[in-house]
Amino acid sequence: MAENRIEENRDGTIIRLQGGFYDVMTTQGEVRSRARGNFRKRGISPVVGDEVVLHIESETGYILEVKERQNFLVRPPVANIDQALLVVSAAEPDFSAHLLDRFLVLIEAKEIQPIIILTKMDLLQGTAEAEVRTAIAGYRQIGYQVIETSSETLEGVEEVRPLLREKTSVLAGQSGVGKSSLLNALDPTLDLETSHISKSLGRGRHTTRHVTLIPLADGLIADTPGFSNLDFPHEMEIEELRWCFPEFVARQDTCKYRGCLHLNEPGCAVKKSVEAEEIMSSRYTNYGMFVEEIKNRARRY
Ligand SMILES: Nc1nc2c(ncn2[C@@H]2O[C@H](COP(=O)(O)OP(=O)(O)OP(=O)(O)O)[C@@H](O)[C@H]2O)c(=O)[nH]1
Ligand SMILES: [Mg+2]
Ligand SMILES: [Zn+2]
Repeated sequence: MAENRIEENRDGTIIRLQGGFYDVMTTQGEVRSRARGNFRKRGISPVVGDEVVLHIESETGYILEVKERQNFLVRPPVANIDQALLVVSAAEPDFSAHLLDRFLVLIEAKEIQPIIILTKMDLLQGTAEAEVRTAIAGYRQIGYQVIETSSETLEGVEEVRPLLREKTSVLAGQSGVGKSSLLNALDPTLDLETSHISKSLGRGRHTTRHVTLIPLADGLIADTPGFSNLDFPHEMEIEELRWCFPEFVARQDTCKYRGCLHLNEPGCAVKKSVEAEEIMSSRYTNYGMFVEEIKNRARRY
């Protein structure tokens, strides 16, 4: 009887979006699916990581329902994430504390656990080396986990593996920093496409084109296309920003004013800590720049 059954409903997880199809992983394998019903009209657009209910009819799936999301990121578009691996390269492209802080804010705002992955440690040399090493120590001091890796020498790669166990992770980072290379280093059979960066531009070429959820090290990890810039979402308010800097949060109770934005208020404990070099000055500078950016954006709308 079971042999003849061609229609059934099954739960699954969207692992890929491609050419108008959703590839859904179920306990009985992958099913190429379409969205059924009026998802668009209802303002639902399924993304990778979504838990869905499929109706399966002769090997084609139809997504009947998208289950409620635990969380989701707009960029990269992934739902139900336990942690974000923020990938920044030590070189090629140059290490950017500004980009890393931008990233951290976006992830902190969603209350998703960030882990910082430094890639291309084998390329670190010259004057950049001291700067990057100081930054790494600084982020660790804040309490962030920072893993130093190289897909070339395989340094640190094995430290990533245990973090993936039983979690859904997302890799996020600029194009060309080595996200796909890191996954290949963890599992060469993945054979993900990677590219050569253009040295003159220091930019990658967006080799990974689609978000894909990949089973790896007893977990799921989303490889994503890199981005070239990252804007703050419209709903982000200035007041929210200071909550996205854990080392500011740790000190804000000693600011003279409640609700201190740590800008020009007198008796600001955060500013004092920056002066005492207990808070990285780059973090404080970036915070100020983000505040300005959101202010200016607010003026435009
Ligand atoms: N020397 C060195 N090169 C690396 C390392 N990791 C990656 N690369 C090189 O950097 C280039 C870009 O790597 P990718 O893995 O394609 O980067 P990506 O982050 O996946 O880029 P997108 O898919 O465009 O977002 C490739 O030429 C890699 O060989 C590393 O640890 N050391
Ligand atoms: Mg890639
Ligand atoms: Zn303050």
